[in-house]
Amino acid sequence: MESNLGMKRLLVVSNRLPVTIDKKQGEYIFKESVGGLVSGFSAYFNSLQNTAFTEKDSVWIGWPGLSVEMSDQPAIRERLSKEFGAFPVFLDEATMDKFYLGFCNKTIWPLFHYFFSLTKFEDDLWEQYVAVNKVFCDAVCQIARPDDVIWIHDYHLMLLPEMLRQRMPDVPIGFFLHIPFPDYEIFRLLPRRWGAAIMEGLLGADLIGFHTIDYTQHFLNSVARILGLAHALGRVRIGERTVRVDTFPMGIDFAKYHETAKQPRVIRESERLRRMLGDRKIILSVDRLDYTKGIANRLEAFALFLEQNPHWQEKVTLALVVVPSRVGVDQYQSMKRNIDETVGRINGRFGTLRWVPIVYQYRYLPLSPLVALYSASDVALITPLRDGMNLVAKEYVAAKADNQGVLILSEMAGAAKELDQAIMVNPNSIEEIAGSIKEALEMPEHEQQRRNQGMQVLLAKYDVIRWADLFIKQLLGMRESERKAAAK
Ligand code: GDG
Repeated sequence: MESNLGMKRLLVVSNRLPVTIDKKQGEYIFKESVGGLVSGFSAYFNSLQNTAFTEKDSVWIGWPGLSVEMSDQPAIRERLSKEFGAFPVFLDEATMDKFYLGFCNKTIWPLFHYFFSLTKFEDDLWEQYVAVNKVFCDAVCQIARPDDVIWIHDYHLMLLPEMLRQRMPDVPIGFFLHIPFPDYEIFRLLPRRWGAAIMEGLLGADLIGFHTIDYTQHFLNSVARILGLAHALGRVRIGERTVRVDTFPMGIDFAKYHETAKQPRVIRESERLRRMLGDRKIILSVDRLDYTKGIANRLEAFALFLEQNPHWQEKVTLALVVVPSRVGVDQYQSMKRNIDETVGRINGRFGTLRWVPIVYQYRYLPLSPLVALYSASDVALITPLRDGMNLVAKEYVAAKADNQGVLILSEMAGAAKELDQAIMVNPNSIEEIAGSIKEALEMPEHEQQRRNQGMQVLLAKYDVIRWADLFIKQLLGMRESERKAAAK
């Protein structure tokens, strides 16, 4: 198989590598990283490793998750390169804490998800953001060659495209943002010099991609308002260069979820789960622990549903999976306590000797149990307050091998633009979510099948490989038309 890269090598750059290193009793342990970028993009990256072309030498560059002592670095570097096609950016944990738990997750993450009251505006966090982007720039330059293609991912590295452009003017550089790009009225809450630096940083790329048309428009609008640069048909002229800005809704590894759901051991696990939960209807909720995911409203809505529909009591269980995330940020710790208390309160209020209304797990599940849970669940309740895309919604639909099951989806998730057969809800309205739970549980089977079939066709066609191929094709196409225009 050959991808759109032709004979070129792809350098993927993201804050975290797809593999995280941990140290236990003096031994380094390698495990899969958590999160949408890694779980989605790994399928594409791994497909490159299986080609017969230069692209199989593609490299993923990022932080491996902990400080590695100087003396251990060569061995770790070699193992990451050989086993994972990865190149580590070594940074100590104190620096990463200020960067990742600082500007990334106390400034950009809340602001870009419209939580401006949680946003910190502190100069030293900004300076650390600039400094770490420079470290990434040095790391990329250590291994980049002039004929490589560079694809940078996400909000941690928005200054990197321009930094690399200065050092490698002719290398094709793409950037993709996995979270929403907010409206100009929100973006301009950042001090102007930070906002302008972020815009200029991103415009160092040849192609900038977003999940939805709205995010693309918001970005172009901010470029015009903050930098005074005009745009036409998604093209921005900056100096001698043209930058293309476009929409690429990210897909999932459809075959992985669809086929895993059909494996006999996953079917057995799914049947076991149903029996364990007393053959009741199962509503599923899976997210990283994050205030953007709307977990608190979802729990209140489930309680309201039980109160309004007493005949459903003892007949339905909410399977709540919360995956630990950003453990060092204060809001995340208080949110965890809040969820623990709310689950206890609802179980105490409605539970009986025979029935626990909410079965709660605070942990990361391996793939098979996760797919078994997708497959066993009658309803997926996915109600983020804001979400760039939301891959869990897509994975749930993909795992429905028999096409049974109902997706309830927040209209604030990027995925709502594509999964239009879901029951759409406003995640701020507890009444609306409660009503949607009733509608989902009572939806006739043929209606469930009709809706899932439609969505599965779309998910199978626009999977993550297609998504990445379209992005790379456009990135290389941009460079080609620029080259031709310059030659005229
Ligand atoms: C960001 C954006 C955007 C979760 N728990 C387990 C587990 N996961 C996997 C899911 C899914 C991924 O993590 C989560 O992806 P999401 O898209 O839902 O959310 P974020 O992590 O916030 O991702 C988001 C995404 O980037 C991609 O652009 O969609 O909007 O915020 O793949 O399956 N996987 C396993 N066990 C778990 O317990 N195995």
